Amino acid sequence: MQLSGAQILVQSLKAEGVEYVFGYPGGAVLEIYDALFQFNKLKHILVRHEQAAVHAADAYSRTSGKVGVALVTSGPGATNAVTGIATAYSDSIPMVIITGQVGTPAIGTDAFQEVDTVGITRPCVKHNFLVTNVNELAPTIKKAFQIAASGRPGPVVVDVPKDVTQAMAKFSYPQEDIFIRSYQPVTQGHTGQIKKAIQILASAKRPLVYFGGGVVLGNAHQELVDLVRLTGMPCTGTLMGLGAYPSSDRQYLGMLGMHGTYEANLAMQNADVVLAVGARFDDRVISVPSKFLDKPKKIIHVDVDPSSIAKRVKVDVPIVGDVKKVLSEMICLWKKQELLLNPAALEKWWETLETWRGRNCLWFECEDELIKPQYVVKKLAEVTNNSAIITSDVGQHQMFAAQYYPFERPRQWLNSGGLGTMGVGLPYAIGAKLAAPDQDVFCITGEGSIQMNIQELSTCFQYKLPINIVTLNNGYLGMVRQWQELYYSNRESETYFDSLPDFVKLTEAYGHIGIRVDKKSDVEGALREAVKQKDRLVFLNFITDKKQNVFPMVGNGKGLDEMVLPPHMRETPMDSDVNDVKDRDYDIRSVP
Ligand SMILES: Cc1cc2nc3c(=O)[nH]c(=O)nc-3n(C[C@H](O)[C@H](O)[C@H](O)COP(=O)(O)OP(=O)(O)OC[C@H]3O[C@@H](n4cnc5c(N)ncnc54)[C@H](O)[C@@H]3O)c2cc1C
Ligand SMILES: Cc1ncc(C[n+]2csc(CCOP(=O)(O)OP(=O)(O)O)c2C)c(N)n1
Ligand SMILES: [Mg+2]
Repeated sequence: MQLSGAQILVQSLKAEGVEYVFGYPGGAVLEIYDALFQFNKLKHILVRHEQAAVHAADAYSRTSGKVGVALVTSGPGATNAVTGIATAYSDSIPMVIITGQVGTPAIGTDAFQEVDTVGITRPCVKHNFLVTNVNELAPTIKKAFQIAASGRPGPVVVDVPKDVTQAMAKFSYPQEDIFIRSYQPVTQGHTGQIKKAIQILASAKRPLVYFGGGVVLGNAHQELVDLVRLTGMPCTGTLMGLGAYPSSDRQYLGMLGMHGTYEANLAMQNADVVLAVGARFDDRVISVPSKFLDKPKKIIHVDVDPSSIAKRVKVDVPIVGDVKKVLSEMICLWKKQELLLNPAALEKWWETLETWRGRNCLWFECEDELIKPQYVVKKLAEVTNNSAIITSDVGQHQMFAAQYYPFERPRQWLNSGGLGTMGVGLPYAIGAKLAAPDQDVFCITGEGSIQMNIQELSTCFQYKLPINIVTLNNGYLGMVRQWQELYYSNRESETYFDSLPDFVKLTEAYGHIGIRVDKKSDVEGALREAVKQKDRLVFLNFITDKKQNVFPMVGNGKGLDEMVLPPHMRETPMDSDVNDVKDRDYDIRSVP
């Protein structure tokens, strides 16, 4: 049967099992929207800005594990989508973004709404395609999904000229994966390397598992938990790994990095063997590589993307492979060889870690009625039994959410880690709620960030999405103000908002419930009210301490053991001494 390119596109998405398309129409995609209208089997979410379409599709993917799909028109539609695409690229999120393009004869003629989408997006996509022949459309969509979801995931752009959507062709969708000669991601780790890795691990005095977003993306949380429990090792995770290991577990030391816990950062600095799984030694995590390597350590690095390995630090045992497969093999070999960490060494290591943990670095002063942002997040965790899906924007509120909400499962925490894109919070909540309609979804945001995509309150009303927005309103671009306070002699250059909207009225104008909270004693009641409203969106505007800072903090150029500590820890000096066993009296078996 002959179909138009637009119909082929829509049928191809259906064949890929796509449930939602997040998008915004325009001239170049009129045919596609017409095909969507006539076919009527794909659910389309009409956002209010293309950036939000891509963020919402990205969040749908982060929540469901499936490929997120966005559809935008040519020119400004495509350029508006770029921030969303770059955001997904930075965090390795599998997505397919379909962009309309002017007709092929008009390409390169400065046609109306023409931009070089392939050129503009090249540095921020895993791959992109310009489809110039209708017969190539279905196989290209197949390849786009394949590339987006395999290996190190990422966004793929498919640019479709208008005449291609109008041309007719026979439709058949490839059943099997298409062989792509230049793209063959390795997923099976090298067994020799894995054997070497567990031997080094078993000989450690101060081992540490450092996990990241790759464990979430690779659905390897169970394997991670199994390995950590089997060995008795401590573990720490990145901002992107939160939830991959249950936060309430004793073996978890909390997040590490710029705003990581005291115990996690000192553990990372002092470990003698670090097993990195699905984490990329980001500058916000280890800061300066030379300082991180000040204390000698052996590094085992498991990553599906070979270019991630040894990018920032020299690695002793590189293992290219899918984290789920590699961890399974490690567990199997560890058991088979009946390996054991030196109990005396492990006990000493844990003693040290507990001393560090005992300093309670996340304690905060909260005596009077002034609302501390940390208090709101802690109460939210209590009210939602640590089980809500939390999306956040970018800033201090993001760090407070990461530090004070104990994430217990993967895909419970959605934020922009790599690009740090303000404005993701609300569209992320939209995508998350559509992917997981039975779960409570809270967006923790700042009064700065929420205004970057606040128009999406209208989308929430149209689709009756009862998400909850927790605005930690400090009146400042707080994270920038914090840096100005600490490193620019407190010169508050353009970080104070002299004018802010009345968020309650604004929310009401969009058809939702708005509540302003000024006193600590009203925080819990307001949060409970939000949870109770199962059918309405509730926007909570918490007026918080204006000048609360996020601590601990590893400043630019500093090592993980040079944290700026929170005020209550400043009287006692940093205690990074490690109480170690002196000699190893335990021989590990030699690995065949
Ligand atoms: C204001 C702000 C403050 C921040 N502060 C901190 C902080 O204090 N601490 C912190 O940790 N981060 C912080 N970040 C986030 C930071 O910028 C990085 O985004 C984050 O640290 C990267 O996390 P990751 O190393 O887990 O890598 P990700 O970006 O999640 O990358 C995942 C890695 O896993 C690999 N991978 C993917 N799938 C698989 C698979 N199936 N198998 C094997 N490997 C796979 C990928 O190739 C990649 O190397 C902050 C961000 C902002 C905006
Ligand atoms: C799109 C974008 N512009 C600028 C920044 C730089 N930036 C990082 S955090 C921040 C302040 C965020 O303010 P707010 O949303 O009020 O959160 P707070 O830090 O006060 O909690 C800014 C401007 C950014 N991350 N993203
Ligand atoms: Mg603010």
